Amino acid sequence: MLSLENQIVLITGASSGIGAACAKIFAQAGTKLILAARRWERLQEFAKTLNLPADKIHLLQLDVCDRIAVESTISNLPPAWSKIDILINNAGLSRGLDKLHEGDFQDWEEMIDTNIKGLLYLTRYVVPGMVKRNRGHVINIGSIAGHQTYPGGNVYCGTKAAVKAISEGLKQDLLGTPVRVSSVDPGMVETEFSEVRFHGDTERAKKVYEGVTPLTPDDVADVIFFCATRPAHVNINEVILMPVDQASATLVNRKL
Ligand code: NDP
Ligand code: 8X3
Repeated sequence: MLSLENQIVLITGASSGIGAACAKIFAQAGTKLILAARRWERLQEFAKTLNLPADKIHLLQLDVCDRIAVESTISNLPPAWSKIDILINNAGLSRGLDKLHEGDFQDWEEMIDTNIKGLLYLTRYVVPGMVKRNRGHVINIGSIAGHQTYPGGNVYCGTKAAVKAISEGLKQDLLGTPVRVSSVDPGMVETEFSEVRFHGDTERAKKVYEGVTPLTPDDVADVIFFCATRPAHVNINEVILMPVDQASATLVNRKL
């Protein structure tokens, strides 16, 4: 297993769910964490729970959709934090479950701007340094939704299909360098995801996981950590993981 001691890991969307679980597991491995999210207080509160010394954690209030902010944040990282070894492009969301022809434009913009453009901005500003330093790993969080489309999933599924294509494209473009590219694509994980999808309707969000044992954020973080700790010559290209209670994007075993 590759040691990650003192490697610098940038995790977007680290204020909750899968991103926060990644922060925990990578912290335990002795990495130096750069955690980014928009909700500043929430991120600070979470960071405190990690109990890390100041030289092991650096927080960024960052909206990945804001290209100028991403550029200036990455280019103004303090020298001790600028040589990012692992980029975990996790920030992402779904908005709504409307039929495409009845869809909400703002929901579409938000998903496309975050899941596709945000991921691209981070990648574009971080990867050149990895290539220059001859080391690095980009881990994108895709989804089963990038492999299978489900009713009402239309634009969200489109964004995750884009993540799949972008991960494959980046892998091809980095051929000849030691920089690795992985896509970790979960099925149903219980996080704030459904609450965000349904614009804060917690009752509707809870129903998504009713009668099912979903994946936990820690289950997904384990797989991400596995990808990161393979020997340097091994690249895990793509992993799909789902709960035992799920067989496809729509086929779920509910014990109600
Ligand atoms: P959560 O809603 O719990 O976490 C999403 C994280 O993304 C939050 O920390 C949020 O922080 C951050 N985020 C959202 N928009 C932005 C933005 N514009 N800039 C910076 N950070 C942002 O959901 P999950 O943990 O489930 O989601 C993480 C990833 O996993 C997403 O890409 C999602 O698509 C993917 N995924 C989730 C699955 C699930 O079933 N839960 C299954 C498959 C994939 P803040 O609001 O503070 O900015
Ligand atoms: C999140 C999982 O199936 O709700 O990407 O799209 S799903």
